[in-house]
Amino acid sequence: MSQAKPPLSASRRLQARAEALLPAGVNSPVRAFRAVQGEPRWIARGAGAYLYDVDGSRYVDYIGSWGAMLLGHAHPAVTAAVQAAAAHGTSFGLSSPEELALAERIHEAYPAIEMLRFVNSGTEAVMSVLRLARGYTGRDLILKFAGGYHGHADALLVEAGSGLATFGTASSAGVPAAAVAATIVLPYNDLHAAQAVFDQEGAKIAAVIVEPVAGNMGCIPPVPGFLQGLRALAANAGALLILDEVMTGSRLAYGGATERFQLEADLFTLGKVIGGGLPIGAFGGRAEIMRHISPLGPVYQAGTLSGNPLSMAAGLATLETLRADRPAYQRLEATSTRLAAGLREAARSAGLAVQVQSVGSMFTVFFAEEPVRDFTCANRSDTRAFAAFHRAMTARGVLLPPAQFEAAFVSLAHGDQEVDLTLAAAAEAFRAVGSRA
Ligand code: KE4
Repeated sequence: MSQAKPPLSASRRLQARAEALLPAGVNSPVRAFRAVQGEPRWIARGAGAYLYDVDGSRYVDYIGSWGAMLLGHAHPAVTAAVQAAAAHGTSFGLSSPEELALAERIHEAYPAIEMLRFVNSGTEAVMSVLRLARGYTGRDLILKFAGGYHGHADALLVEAGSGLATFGTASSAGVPAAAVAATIVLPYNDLHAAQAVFDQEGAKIAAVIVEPVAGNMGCIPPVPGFLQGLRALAANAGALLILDEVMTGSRLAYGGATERFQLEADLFTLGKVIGGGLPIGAFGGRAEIMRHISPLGPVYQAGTLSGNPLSMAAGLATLETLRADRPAYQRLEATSTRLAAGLREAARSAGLAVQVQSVGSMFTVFFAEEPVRDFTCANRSDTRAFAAFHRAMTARGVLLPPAQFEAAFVSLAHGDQEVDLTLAAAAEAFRAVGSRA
């Protein structure tokens, strides 16, 4: 008598059906768990620091909707705000007071953002800000950094990090050569390389766009002076510095990396946290530049659901909660520091060469002998070991982002219990990785 096969899990059944209708069964590539050769989990609900999959399994969640869920899942203030807003209608197509209220909160958190516009994703924010930079300067060249991911606008799908890097694809199919001909890609943390390009091409450079802390090749901090050096190079050349704070904004501090590192820049992009988990993006900066945006100026930009009432309500509830509880960032820092230190100790005890790289509540586990300082180093890390570690952690109820070239995120809902659960799982998972054939 053959052994009865165990019933397919609900996740696996949903995944199988979805693959007939959605590419790889997902609406964003990384969710397919292919980079870690894992089983995609389908989620029924989130609560605080936890996700619950459709089979009822609970996970300590470090994906956090890719950084958006700084308060944790289903925060009461956010849920109530969205429910109340929805009862008044979901979209008007004309301006509503909450758009102004959220814009005022963002200006207060980022004084250098003198004027801004809301959009519906980080990609849209970056696409719009690059068009603005080119329209304002009358120049074409854009500088980005290898492993930096700024969404999937054509001009930036060149050695992008995040999904593309995970799939080992230097640039996407379907992107015409002309679309990337004006995009220069440099090594992150390499100010000399940036200097050389500015020396040669400075007069043609519209802008340099950078993640102030790289999160899309794994978490890679800027080396001291790197960001300040870019600021000086851009200013000297009459180019614009764009800080892409879609991931770091209001996470690394209430005013993002800009506040944490006391940075100056001409333009900024935001997303994720400022929308509390609803679709959002924003771009903004010096008013003199922003006044070039339609209908004031010649740079066209538009969006049906930009500033929609539900995203505004979720974003406002999130920022108001953070604004009223500034010590929350100290708590977040303490939790994240304890977690990173515990992971380092667990890896050391298992005899593994691991770099746990963290800035504030963003972190990444790299299986590497040396610190990872750019995309080349990240690619040299042992991604197969990371995949094994990811699978072992998932099996023990801890969900890390299902790809090496991603950052993991601690939320304000993570506390001692969640850190203890995570470190206990990591001790076993590192041992399992270490004992692989
Ligand atoms: P979205 O278009 O995905 O909302 O934002 C694009 C974007 C722009 N800039 C930065 C710094 C970003 O990190 C992102 C998006 N982050 C990824 C996480 N690595 C989104 C996750 C996904 O693609 O599914």
